[in-house]
Amino acid sequence: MKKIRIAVTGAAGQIGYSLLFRLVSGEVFGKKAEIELSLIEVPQLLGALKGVVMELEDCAFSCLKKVLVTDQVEKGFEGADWAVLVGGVPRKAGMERGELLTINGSIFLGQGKAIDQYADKNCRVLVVGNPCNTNAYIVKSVCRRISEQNFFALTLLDQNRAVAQLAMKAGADVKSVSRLAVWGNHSATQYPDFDNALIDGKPVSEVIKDKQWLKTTFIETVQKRGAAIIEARGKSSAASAANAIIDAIKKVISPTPQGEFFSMAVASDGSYGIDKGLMFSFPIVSNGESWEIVKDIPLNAFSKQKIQESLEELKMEKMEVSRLFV
Ligand code: NAX
Repeated sequence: MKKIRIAVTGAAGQIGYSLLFRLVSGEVFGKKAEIELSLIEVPQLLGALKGVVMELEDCAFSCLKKVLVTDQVEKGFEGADWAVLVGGVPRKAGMERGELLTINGSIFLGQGKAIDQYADKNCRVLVVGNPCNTNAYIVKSVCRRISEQNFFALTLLDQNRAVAQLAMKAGADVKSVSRLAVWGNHSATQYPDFDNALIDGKPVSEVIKDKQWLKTTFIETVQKRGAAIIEARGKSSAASAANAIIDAIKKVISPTPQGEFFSMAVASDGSYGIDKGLMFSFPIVSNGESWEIVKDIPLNAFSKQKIQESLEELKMEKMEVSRLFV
């Protein structure tokens, strides 16, 4: 069996601690998989990361064959089949969004160049570190050797959040909620599309009669969930983010069940009027090898307007990072 080499940046961070153990447990790639982990961190945290490695050893996971710890991207991404880019600088008090974009943008630019040069040519890249859509756009733009199909930014956490909110409101099981797509940017402009979602096979608006709640409270709760968690917990979401990463990888490598789809920011092919190449969250389906955007989702005027707002934000972010490429 071919070894799977997974590189994870920001591995000593909060998400890393919830993610690494599940990545190598057999849950994602199967119990027979042979996994080599490559953990990339800033030099100051390599010591702490060694502690995480000791814990990984103490789990005696049969799938885990090797762990490399490094602060060198060249070594870290060498031969990677998956690059999960979690690391980045968090937004600090008083920091403008543009400043955050530039600081993290240059980190992702460097990582993208290293992935292009050292990773396997079929490497799949999942960007989690924020602003994840634009960071993924940067990485994709500098990776000339790797197909555009192989780049993703995580919006499945947003989908999971939206599904849970609808289920709670309807008093239904989360399993009964289907076809919930999150469109756009992983930010407060994202649009969780309740209009095309189903609860027990029925349109959401037939089950949840409170249209005003759907159009306002529901959307805002999903859009601002990250901030609400920071306020309550004093730290940003980590376990739920790691869970969504696990879900996302599984969904990419498995055929999507008939009639279902999932949300992921991928390179737009121009569908729904979204600028080609922009990393935009769409409903997608996978056949286990490649994916495509679901093309026939009817969008009403309300949905179109919400999607447009998120598109405008992403275009602005793209413009702000364009100076990194010169
Ligand atoms: P932490 O601050 O706990 O961890 C980030 C880690 O990245 C730190 O250990 C830091 O040393 C490391 N790092 C910084 N620069 C690096 C570099 N150049 N190379 C390698 N490692 C580097 O943050 P955590 O809570 O783990 O969140 C990580 C990122 O995920 C943040 O950008 C956060 O905003 C983003 N999120 C994205 C989500 C999504 O759905 N897309 C949801 C959760 C989360 O907010």
